[in-house]
Amino acid sequence: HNPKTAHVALFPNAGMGHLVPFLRFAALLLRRNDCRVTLITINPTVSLAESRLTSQFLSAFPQVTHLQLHLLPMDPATVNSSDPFWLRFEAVRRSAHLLRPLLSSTSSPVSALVHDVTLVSPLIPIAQSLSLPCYVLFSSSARMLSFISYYPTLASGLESSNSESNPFEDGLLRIPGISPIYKSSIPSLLLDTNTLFAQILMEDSPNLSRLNGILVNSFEGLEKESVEAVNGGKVSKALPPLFTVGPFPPFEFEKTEWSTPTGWLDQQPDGSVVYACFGSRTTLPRNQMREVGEGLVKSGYRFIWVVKDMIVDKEDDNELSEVLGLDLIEKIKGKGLVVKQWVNQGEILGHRAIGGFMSHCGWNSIVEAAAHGVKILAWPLHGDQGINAEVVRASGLGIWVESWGLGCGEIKSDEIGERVREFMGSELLRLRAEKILDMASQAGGVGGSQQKSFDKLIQEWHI
Ligand code: BUP
Repeated sequence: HNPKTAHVALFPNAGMGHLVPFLRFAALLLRRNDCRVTLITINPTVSLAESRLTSQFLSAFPQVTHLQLHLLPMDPATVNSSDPFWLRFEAVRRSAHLLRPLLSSTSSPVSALVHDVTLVSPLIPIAQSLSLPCYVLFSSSARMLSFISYYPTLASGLESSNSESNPFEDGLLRIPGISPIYKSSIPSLLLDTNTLFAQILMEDSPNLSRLNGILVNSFEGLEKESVEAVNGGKVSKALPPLFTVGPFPPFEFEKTEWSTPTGWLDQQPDGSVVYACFGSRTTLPRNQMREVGEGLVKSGYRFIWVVKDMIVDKEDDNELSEVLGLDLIEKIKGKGLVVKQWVNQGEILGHRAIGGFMSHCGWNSIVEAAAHGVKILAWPLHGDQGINAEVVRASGLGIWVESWGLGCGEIKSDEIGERVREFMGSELLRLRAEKILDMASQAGGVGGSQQKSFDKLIQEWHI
């Protein structure tokens, strides 16, 4: 094989929000003729969606080398979390040393390792021991990256009993180089430094400086401020270069595999339908879910609503009638479609009938909306979603109703209906979303920032 070929090992962690960007990134690398890809996965996956997507990917790209890391058993009682995805993150961290023999076993040598952000401290020494350059493909926004790199400073402020060291000023966190982050956007798991999420960040943030680079599925048109601040050394002088590799296009093979109500969408006028989805690992409390349903009905707009009742899809086997109640299902008839199975979100967002997206603000969802010019009504719930919602608001791609906050709260259907109506009717937002679509197309097009980043990376990775 071409001696100048790069050979990248990709190591995602659990959850569709982490797996999807890795596989989309891999698909872009595989379009080139100067890069080989090895994919490292862990079995069994937490969700069915992950195992399905991985096998579809591997059959679409038989040239990819697939390695499996076998996890060591872990007693969940030793972990300060009950979330199945966080338990998995911790289990992978504790088994990370097994990656060394795996990476040394490939028939042609690997020239770079690109891994998930949840594995920074355990994997850097392994990459170093193999003399491999080591990169993170970050699964969230550049704004969230700025926050993460600043987290140890915030944490020491939170831990200090001295009230003068209160890290918030008027409810705002001031990180050099970027507009202030609202305290209310920060997930509660990070305001308590004893949680697993906080512990991982405190250990990993200082080690970000030891990476050769950080790749983010973003582009300047969406996140100019944070991209410039990170790369200009304003957020922290220690951060490695940030490569904007977004927006990732959706998979081509996905189309045939997953159900998408395109027949119904085809019958709807342009821009007339709301798409509502709260992500793959989030569930709303049932009472809140029912208010969402009632609210969508009251908005007067047609809608597609993806309903999740359990965090892990394997356990999500309750009938819709049980989750939503027969009354609501009756009211929805003729107005909207409710789906409980996995849909092809990329395809839905790309359909001409979709006019707006009520979204939990998972980062992949935001970039998908941006790349299709679909405006967002932000409804962040936890994790990075509040900070991502700030990006949605600041970029003009969408709105975030201040009073909803990080809302697992009790938002009533009248309010939801009214806000959806206002949002869907906003011509200003539609135009702004169209502009962002243009910038996304430029970034992802020939000679755009995505191609430039890939060219630079492949140069660094050449054997
Ligand atoms: Br649900 C769902 N179909 O039915 P995010 C999600 N997706 O294609 P995350 C579907 O999964 P957190 C469905 O397009 C996106 O690429 C969606 O990633 C796709 O949020 C991905 O948006 C979901 O980053 O939550 O992972 O659900 O923010 O907690 O990571």
